[in-house]
Amino acid sequence: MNKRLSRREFIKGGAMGLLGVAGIAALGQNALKTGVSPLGQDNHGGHGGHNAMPTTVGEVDHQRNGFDPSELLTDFDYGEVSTLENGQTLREYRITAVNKEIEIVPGIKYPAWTYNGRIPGPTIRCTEGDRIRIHFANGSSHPHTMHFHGVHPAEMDGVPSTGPGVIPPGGQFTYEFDAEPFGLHLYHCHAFPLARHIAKGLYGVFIIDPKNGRPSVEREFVMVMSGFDIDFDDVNDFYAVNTIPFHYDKHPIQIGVGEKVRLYLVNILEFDLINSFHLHANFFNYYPTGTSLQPSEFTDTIMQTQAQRGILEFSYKYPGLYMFHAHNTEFAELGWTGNFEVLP
Ligand SMILES: [Cu+2]
Repeated sequence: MNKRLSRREFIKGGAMGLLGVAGIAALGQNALKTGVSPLGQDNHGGHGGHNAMPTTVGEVDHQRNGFDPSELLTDFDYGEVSTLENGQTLREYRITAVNKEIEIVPGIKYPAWTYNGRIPGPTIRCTEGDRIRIHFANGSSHPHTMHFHGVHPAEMDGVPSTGPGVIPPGGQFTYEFDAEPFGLHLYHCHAFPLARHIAKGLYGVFIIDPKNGRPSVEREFVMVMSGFDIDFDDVNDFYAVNTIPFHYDKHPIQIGVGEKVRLYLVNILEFDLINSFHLHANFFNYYPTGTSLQPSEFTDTIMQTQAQRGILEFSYKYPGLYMFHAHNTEFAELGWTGNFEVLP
């Protein structure tokens, strides 16, 4: 494999040879290419001309993947709920690490490591002060852990050096702690080499709602920004929110004019230092880490390094189709782009 081939050259023409080496399914006719607007409208300056937006042709098999990014947006997992003797709410989750082949773009399958067979893993949602009990099983062929961001005892930190350490294949462990502080957090595997364990897909969102909740909104969405290094040269070849490049470009997220939207945005991108989010024709209130009820900024673009996250709140004044994407434009052209379709 020619390690010096840049990812741009890879995308342009070198893909077939590299994919063979990487043991990934053949591209067929579905290579990344510049083509007709996925929306079937002539709104991007023509059909297939030099003004057309980059996209992929065709659709990944969401059913076989076991998740659909359109559904991931609102898939909040509140766990199995009961009450402890002291009156505290207990939320129990069962999470298994499994190896799984995920079709990232049409025709390209990636040998991922997943929590519960999906990327990102379940969006764990609870309220400040709840007791969280995670029954973790490792059904994968490599040792893994679950490392949660938040406040908890050392033995529940899910790192190799404390508590149970890494959980071997076939092993299990129950992580248990009180949910604090309220905010938008995440979890991920903390086995080494860390970059590989994260990049392979072992991450998910962890939302702790404030005791009295947040002001009510019409719509709440979760977006996880990540990338995929499909030829294992520690350089990302594709970027996306919620795993599948260009998904929300092809399947715009529908909202209504004036509807209040709350977006939980997490960056877990490996191999690149900075990721970003830009909303078109609008501004949003930004709550870094979601740990305050007061926004820190009113803007249209924010950036996040790995594990940074924040809550965005906005509504659209006019109907129409509006892009959102990484303002690292290279990431946008390699998949991290989408649309809100604002209905009258
Ligand atoms: Cu791992």
